[in-house]
Amino acid sequence: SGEDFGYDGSIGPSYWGERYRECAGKHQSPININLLHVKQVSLPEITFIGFDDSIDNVHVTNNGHTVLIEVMNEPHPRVRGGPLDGDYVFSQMHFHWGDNDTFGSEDKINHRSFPMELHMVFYKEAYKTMAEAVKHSDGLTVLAFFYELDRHQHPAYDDITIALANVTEPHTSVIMDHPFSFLNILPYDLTRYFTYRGSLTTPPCSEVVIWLDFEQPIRLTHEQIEAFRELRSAHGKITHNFRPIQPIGDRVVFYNID
Ligand code: SG7
Ligand code: ZN
Repeated sequence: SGEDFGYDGSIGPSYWGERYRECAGKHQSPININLLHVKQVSLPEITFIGFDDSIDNVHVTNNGHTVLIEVMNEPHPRVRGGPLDGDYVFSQMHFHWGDNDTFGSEDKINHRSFPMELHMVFYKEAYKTMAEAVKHSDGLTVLAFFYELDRHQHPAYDDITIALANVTEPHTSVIMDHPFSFLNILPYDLTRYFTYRGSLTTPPCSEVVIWLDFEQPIRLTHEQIEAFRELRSAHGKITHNFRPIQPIGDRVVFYNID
């Protein structure tokens, strides 16, 4: 079908540029972050608004490429500060993973892959809507978090695991049966991160994203990550849904530490 893309064969990442011109651009994501080349900075503090709220009516959707977590009630959580100019409003979060625990993240650090990556997508409030924001080079910010393996279960992910089991079929959706808090699923240290200008990692690959990759990973068990690999697309199980790294070109990655 005309709008389709995937991660393998003739609809895989190396073909995206043929149908979606921006996917062949010069400021694409993901990238490898080379720690020898990052520029150390001390940016203003990031303010996370509504991240510790207990949120009801959270929807979990299998969109055929990943699982999306969306907030239906207003006001949505938001972020400001760091490299950002103005407020950015939460749109949705989703995950990228691999066939096994040795890879699956999109960005890499010193060519190290992580088994999974969380993307929290926000649009710039000044642009009012997601549709308008994706037309501007500073339209979106994505807060990215890496996962690593732990022998102990992360209890805040139990509700996500339950929801996953109920959206294994593509284009299905459930409402979480317990309130959800952003802070509970994130790592402890939100002060150390990498930031660079890049793109959406799926078609149309728009170069509109201010990426913030937090240094401290979130720790889950193998079984907790395995639950994501049970999701299905129109073509079978979503065993992997990460785009390969793209050339960094003339870009600089900033490393924020206090
Ligand atoms: C996933 O990644 C979805 C997309 C998302 C895309 O396929 O989460 O979002 C929806 C609503 O389906 O696209 C515009 C957008 O957020 C790319 O997002 S990403 O660059 O953060 N990976
Ligand atoms: Zn993503």
